[in-house]
Amino acid sequence: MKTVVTRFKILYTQFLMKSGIPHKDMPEEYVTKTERLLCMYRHMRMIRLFDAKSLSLQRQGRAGTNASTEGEEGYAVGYASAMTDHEAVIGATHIHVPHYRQNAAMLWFDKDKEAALMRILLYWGGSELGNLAPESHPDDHPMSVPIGTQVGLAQGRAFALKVRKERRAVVCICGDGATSTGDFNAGINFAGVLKVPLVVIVTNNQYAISVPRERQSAAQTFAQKGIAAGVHCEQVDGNDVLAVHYAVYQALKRAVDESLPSVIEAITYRLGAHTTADDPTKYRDDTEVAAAREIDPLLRMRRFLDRLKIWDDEKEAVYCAWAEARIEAAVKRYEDHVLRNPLTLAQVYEHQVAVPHYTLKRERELALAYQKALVQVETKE
Ligand SMILES: Cc1ncc(C[n+]2csc(CCOP(=O)(O)OP(=O)(O)O)c2C)c(N)n1
Ligand SMILES: [Mg+2]
Repeated sequence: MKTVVTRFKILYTQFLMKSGIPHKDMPEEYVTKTERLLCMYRHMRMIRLFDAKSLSLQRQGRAGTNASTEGEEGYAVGYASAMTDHEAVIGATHIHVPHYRQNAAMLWFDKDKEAALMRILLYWGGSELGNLAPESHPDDHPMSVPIGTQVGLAQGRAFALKVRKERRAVVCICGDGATSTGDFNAGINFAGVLKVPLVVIVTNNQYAISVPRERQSAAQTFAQKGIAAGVHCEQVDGNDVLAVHYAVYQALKRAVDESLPSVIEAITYRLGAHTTADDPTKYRDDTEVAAAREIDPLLRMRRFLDRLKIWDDEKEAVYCAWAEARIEAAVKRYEDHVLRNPLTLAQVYEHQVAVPHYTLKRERELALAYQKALVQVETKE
């Protein structure tokens, strides 16, 4: 005898078509709350400008690595804005536990936009100060480069919130690649068993560095990995900032009101390189990237705002000039900091484990040479 024990389905949400035309079932608030729409668009625009700037700084040798965010601004602004909207309702801040590609969300959370951008540059420049949380979102975690590890940490923090009866949630972000790690699966498994207020957003940007989506998993969706853990899971168009806002807001309500975890797969595309150490032309076709440019989240939102007649080229030019000035100021603050604190690099080597690694001596020499070069630059100026 065989019977069907259970059936599952994965729902997918999209509100804005790529033309910027909304589907009929889009909630009214996504048309009427125009200031929020504009704010979302401005943040997406600013981080796109910052991405280009930090790539250029890295190429000039003035900044460290850049993990590109081009094409991924939609989901990041979508979930960050859902978090702050929900925070206004509950009167407490949620906890953001990102991986390393959430510049747009970090920009959103910080009231001081220059400081947010400066910290991103400091982080990739190797300064511990880049790990600090913004004053306006004080419990956030720093970026996590070790893939998937933040999911377990986020689960633990969410469990702590539950034990302490704090009415707020943890929002953890990881990539598609991270869903293949043990940490991801252990994290969501515990989240399901312990019923913690956790929202895990899987940003499916189609690649884990050079490994394409279909080489990572035979599962039809990444969202359904949540089924195995017994947690609510769904897919959302990650290039549709409004759909992401909606899905994450609902997940936050479930987390806070019912202490139920969620896994949300946000489907998007990484238009840029994985990081500045990567050359994507080695593993993907230009035609694929050109097709992805058609579904660019920034473009889609711009088309929507144009339809509502609340934005135009003139406003865009004024805003971009303002944003570029903020970015330049952030770069100056970052460079001033690095030049004024030449010990930052050398200090790294004062905190080694008991048995020094065999490359330590060479690395320290290189750090000191770099430090000396920086001092010379400063003296010349
Ligand atoms: C534990 C661990 N293993 C390997 C790496 C090397 N690594 C850096 S990024 C990356 C791919 C991650 O892809 P994904 O999770 O899809 O995130 P994305 O970079 O696409 O946002 C890997 C394997 C790492 N940082 N940490
Ligand atoms: Mg990925």
